[in-house]
Amino acid sequence: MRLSVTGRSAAAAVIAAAALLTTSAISTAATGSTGTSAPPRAAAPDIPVANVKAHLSQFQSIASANGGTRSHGSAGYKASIDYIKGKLDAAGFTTTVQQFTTSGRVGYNLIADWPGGDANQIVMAGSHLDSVSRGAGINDNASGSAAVLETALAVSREQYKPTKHLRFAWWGAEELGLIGSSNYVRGLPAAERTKIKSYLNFDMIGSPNPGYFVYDDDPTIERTFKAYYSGLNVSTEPDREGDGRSDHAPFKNAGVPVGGIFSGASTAKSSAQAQKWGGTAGQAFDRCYHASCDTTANINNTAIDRNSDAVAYAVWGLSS
Ligand code: DTR
Ligand code: CA
Ligand code: ZN
Ligand code: ZN
Repeated sequence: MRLSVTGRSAAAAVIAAAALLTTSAISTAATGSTGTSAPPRAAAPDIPVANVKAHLSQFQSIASANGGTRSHGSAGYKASIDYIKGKLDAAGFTTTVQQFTTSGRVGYNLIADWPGGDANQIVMAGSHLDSVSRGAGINDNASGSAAVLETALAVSREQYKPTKHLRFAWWGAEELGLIGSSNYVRGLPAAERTKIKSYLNFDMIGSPNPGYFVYDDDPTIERTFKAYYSGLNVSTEPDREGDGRSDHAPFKNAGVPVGGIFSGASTAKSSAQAQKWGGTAGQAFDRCYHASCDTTANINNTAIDRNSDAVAYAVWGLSS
């Protein structure tokens, strides 16, 4: 979102106030008290959309240098993992690369822990990093991966010290059937699984003809995202189309509270949706879904900006 400095500071004050209201609601929910004793909660920083778009350009370059794809088992996928790992190692994260084999090819998950916070209360944010074989996968799903990466880098820049422990993840082989995230959840001992208090999923968040959909799985997480968008005066709809179709599903099936946001895929935007969100009615939210035209040209700037800030808002709001 493009704001003048004045506008931005006013908006930041509104968002910060909304964050305080929201998180006090969360603390009330959590403690059952009026929340008046809750410590002041840190407000999320603005995520620079230029930084997110620079990551998208890197992922595009990686695909272009590797046969036009970042799909499971390709050199482009491994180069995508290495790009993110390098940034996070330099930013002070503890990173782990998990290896797995599916469809006869080696895949990788990248897990990044921010040191500190209560190890028994983990807030996790993730996105799948693989594309389909026929394209670069910039909206699906470099958009989610870049937003999660830049939010993690903002945690480091701010030297954020949340109450809960923060963990970030980039999943492999989602396009083959949620393979990487399923491997991760299956490999977690039950005692480790119960420590994950929220899993936030970000899969397609920069669609060129965007909608603003919020997962309606866990109510607290849903409320957090809805508070953010109402702070922008952007209306949202529940995401029903994505149920079970992305990496939040293995977590939900294991009893972990999940949530996330989505800007739309191949379904056509209705006239009513175009009325409230702009864009083109009768056209797909993302007409390049799973196509070779899913490049950096297939991203809506306002959507990726708003939604990257939504990632940070939820990570700060649910962990502080
Ligand atoms: N991004 C899609 C999975 C997905 C998530 N939400 C929806 C809604 C409608 C169709 C697909 C999806 C993928 O990785 O293929
Ligand atoms: Ca921003
Ligand atoms: Zn896909
Ligand atoms: Zn996807």
